[in-house]
Amino acid sequence: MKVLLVDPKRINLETYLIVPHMGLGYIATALRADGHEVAICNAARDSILPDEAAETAAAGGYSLIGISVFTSYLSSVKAYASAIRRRCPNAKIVAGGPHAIFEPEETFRLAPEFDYVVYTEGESTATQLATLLERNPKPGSDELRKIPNLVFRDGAGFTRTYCRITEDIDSLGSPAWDLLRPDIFPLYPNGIFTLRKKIAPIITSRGCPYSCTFCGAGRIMGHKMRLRGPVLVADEIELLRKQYGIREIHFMDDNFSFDRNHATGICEELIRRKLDVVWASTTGIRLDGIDDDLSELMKRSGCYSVAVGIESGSQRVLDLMKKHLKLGIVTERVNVLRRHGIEVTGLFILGLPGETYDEMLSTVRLSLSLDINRANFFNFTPFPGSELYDNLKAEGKLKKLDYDEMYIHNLSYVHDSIDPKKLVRLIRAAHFKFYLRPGIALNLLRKVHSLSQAAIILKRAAKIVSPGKKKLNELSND
Ligand code: B12
Ligand code: SF4
Repeated sequence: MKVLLVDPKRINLETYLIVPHMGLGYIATALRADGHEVAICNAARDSILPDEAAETAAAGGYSLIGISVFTSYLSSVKAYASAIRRRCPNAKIVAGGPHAIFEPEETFRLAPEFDYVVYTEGESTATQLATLLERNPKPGSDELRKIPNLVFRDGAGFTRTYCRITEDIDSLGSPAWDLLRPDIFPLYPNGIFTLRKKIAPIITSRGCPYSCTFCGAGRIMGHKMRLRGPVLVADEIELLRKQYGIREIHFMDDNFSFDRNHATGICEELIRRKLDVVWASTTGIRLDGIDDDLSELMKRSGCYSVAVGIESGSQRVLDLMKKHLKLGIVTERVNVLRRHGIEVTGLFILGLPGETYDEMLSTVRLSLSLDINRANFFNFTPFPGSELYDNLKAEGKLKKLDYDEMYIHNLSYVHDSIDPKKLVRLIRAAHFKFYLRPGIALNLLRKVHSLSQAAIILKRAAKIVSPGKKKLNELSND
């Protein structure tokens, strides 16, 4: 069967976060292994709008079209699904990715063009679905129920099939890099300060055992850690280096340092191979997994930068968000990383439900006291998939939530105990106070390589200090 996988462009909001979609890459690998013909429409990267994507689908005669759905892309996704439905009335359209996983029925409701939704990882589901659809099964066929991880319309309701995830993730291979082509992605994808040109993301594990209340990661890939072997990870990096000229790798695991043997195994394999590749961990690692030996090994294997989830300067708030992190270790662990010459970006959240203004101030004070190179102060955003989203929704507090506005530097939600204007002023002041210190500012200026990079930095900074299109007085979420 001919399958087209679409990584949609976010058409409602300008975004700089354009990274090869590894999830679609993995699905492509699985489909090909089963003999299907696959193409990826990198619409986010190539600015391909819905009508053009639909034209590609029709001209190529694709019978199964998969679209990835992030919450904040939902209205864009709908535009792609509608355009494809119009041009390819007989094709089947399947949704996957975070929002489809967290809210499958809502995905059908908001985008009725979808025939199927995949509610967790998608490799085996996509292959079994493509194979079954080749045989033109009758609607509601029993065979559909035998496919794992699937939701489909069934009479007046929906059927959700059984869940099955792949235990041995090495068996999934690598994303189909020849279809993603990481070498032609924007130069400053995830984070604007990078060390080298040509960057690719990589995933070395799936799952996260924690359940922080603001995060939905564990509901996508499960709470059990599944690990890739260091040799296969290094093979993938070597392929990226040799075939696509990639010289910087971004590890995007949920919890890269959780299993010490895993992290050290990968570092040792990279050191042994001398690949001339540097790496950063951009999605946030936990400080409790960091010590001298691991930091030394990380540095020797090419690590130059890590983002660490510190979240709050108040132990009460850390406990409230179920972070399972002791504030007492933060300074010491940051210093360990810095002693080994690794740059640190602190990730902080302001405005968590139940957090007081004084506790937010403690977070800003903590950030200023730490030897970190960069700090991101995100206003709390209740993304579907998180415990806090479920709680706030059940309390009827998300009636005004607009998915299109959901972006961590946007103000899409403010808890009713916080004055939105005060929160905006605090986020602005935190960034100014942090970045306008001479040591920090000069260090960052030294990292600007080009005018285009400077332009991106200025645009992003402007967005951070004046977040949100919405008028602030619209933002009381009572
Ligand atoms: C890497 C990453 C990114 C990358 C790349 C995203 C991408 N295009 O893939 C970048 C940095 C760009 C990114 C950005 C954002 N991200 Co992000 N990101 C992640 C992270 C850490 C890993 C994703 C990943 O690559 N996993 C590995 C691959 C193999 O898995 P996968 O992509 O999920 O794909 C599998 C399944 O989902 C499914 N699948 C996925 N798509 C499809 C499509 C079809 C057709 C099918 C059948 C199956 C399918 O099958 C795949 C293979 O098994 C996740 C956390 C997580 N654990 O998921 C957060 C996560 C997905 N991100 C999240 C968020 C909030 C964001 C941002 C909105 C943050 C922001 N800045 O405001 C932005 C949105 C993007 C934007 N441009 O505005 C949330 C999603 C919440 C939500 N409800 O949408 C997550 C879950 C993190 C969290 N803490 O809650 N992100
Ligand atoms: S914030 Fe990090 S540690 Fe917490 S659940 Fe999400 S991925 Fe896991």
